[in-house]
Amino acid sequence: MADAAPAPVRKNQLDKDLRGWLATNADIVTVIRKPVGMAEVPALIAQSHKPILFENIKEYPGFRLCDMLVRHRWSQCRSLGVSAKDFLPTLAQRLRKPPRGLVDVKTGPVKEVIRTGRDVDWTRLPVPTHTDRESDPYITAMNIIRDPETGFYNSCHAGTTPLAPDRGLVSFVTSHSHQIIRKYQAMGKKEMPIAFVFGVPPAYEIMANFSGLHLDLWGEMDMVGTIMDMDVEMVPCETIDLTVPAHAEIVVEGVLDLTKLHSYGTSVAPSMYFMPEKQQLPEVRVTAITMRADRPIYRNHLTVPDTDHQVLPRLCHEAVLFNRVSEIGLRVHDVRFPTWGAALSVILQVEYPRPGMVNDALMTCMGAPWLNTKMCVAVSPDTNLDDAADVYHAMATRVDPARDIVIVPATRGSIFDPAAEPLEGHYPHRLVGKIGIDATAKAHRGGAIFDRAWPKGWGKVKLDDFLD
Ligand SMILES: [Mn+2]
Repeated sequence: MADAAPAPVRKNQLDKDLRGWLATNADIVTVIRKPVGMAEVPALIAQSHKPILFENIKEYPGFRLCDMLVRHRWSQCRSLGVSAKDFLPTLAQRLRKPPRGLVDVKTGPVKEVIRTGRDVDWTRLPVPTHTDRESDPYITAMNIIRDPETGFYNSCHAGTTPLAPDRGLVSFVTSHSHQIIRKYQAMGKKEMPIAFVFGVPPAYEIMANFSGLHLDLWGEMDMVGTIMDMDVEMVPCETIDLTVPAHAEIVVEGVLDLTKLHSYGTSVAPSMYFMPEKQQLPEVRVTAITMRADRPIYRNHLTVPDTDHQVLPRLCHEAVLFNRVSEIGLRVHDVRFPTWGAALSVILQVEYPRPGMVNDALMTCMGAPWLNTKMCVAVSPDTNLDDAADVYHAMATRVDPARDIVIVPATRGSIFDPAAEPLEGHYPHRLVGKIGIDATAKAHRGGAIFDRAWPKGWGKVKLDDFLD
């Protein structure tokens, strides 16, 4: 299904901005120079396995647009400058390091253009409408908010709908955003400063999507430099009391109205359905837009079908599970929330030392804090995680259903899982079971009998070499 994996670029020093990252990784970036209409952008992005950069969007001549920076391991690994094989162990280890913090600087490239007051109009940014069923454009950028008690910067990607030049609705789905909003409200504040950050190196966004116990010790932004092994420079905003990445492409500053919520319809869930069906959202008032002078790059995250929208929030989950399952004493080769698993399924690639350990590993994944591990599948190192058919073959041939499947009823369901039962009085929460499937090759049940059969010369003799 994926393009052939290109050889990794190895660099000690990562690029500090997105345009540098795109240049360094030009060998895996598809650049579209032909004129493209905004209505054509979503379907074009969705067909790309590689990072894709649009140079010529008809309606927005001053901007570029990019997407699909982290769809596959072979592109994800470029965010840390390591090989595909080293990506997850590297991220997992760096997440166990102390936060590096941020470096404050006076100014940076994101300040080359500053628009405030009547010049503010975020409807002039190249924001796509993602699906046929949605009537509004949808912003997917990373945002920064500050915990008013600790001062730590929490980050996530709250889907945001621009409804007017200086207004829009923000859909916060992460619990930390809600906790921080409640802190502002408890302090009697009517507004909360928020900054939307477009176009940063992909490691920023990987870290921004971290989910775990951290809010009392550090914010996601403090760890960006930790996972990139370099300093991260921040500049002060023009109109709000926040700092933002100095080397971003575009920053939108605003204040969130904490006094009321507005009814809004649905948008696209990572499960690739329109869920939840209805939303009550707070309004943001845009106070400034700052950006690069030379064709700033708008970062989009197309919501469907299998895109960065499914991958990005799961990469730190994979690293955390890598650490937790390693703690059991299992040799972990990889952990993957495959895009085709709709953010509800995880595959664990482990060695099989003895009976008992894989079930503990499956239970560790099933009991993860997040609601993305409804179906957990353990496979052996010879199963290709990039190939759904290979995983399916392992499930069909290496599983005795009576012995190798664990089912737990009535656990926390994802609000994005249509198979989960809505919990009366707790909208949008849902209840659902979990399943763990041990599809590893089990040495004690036959050893070499699990060795796959392949044609003579397989992997060495290539059809391409014999075509005219
Ligand atoms: Mn957080």
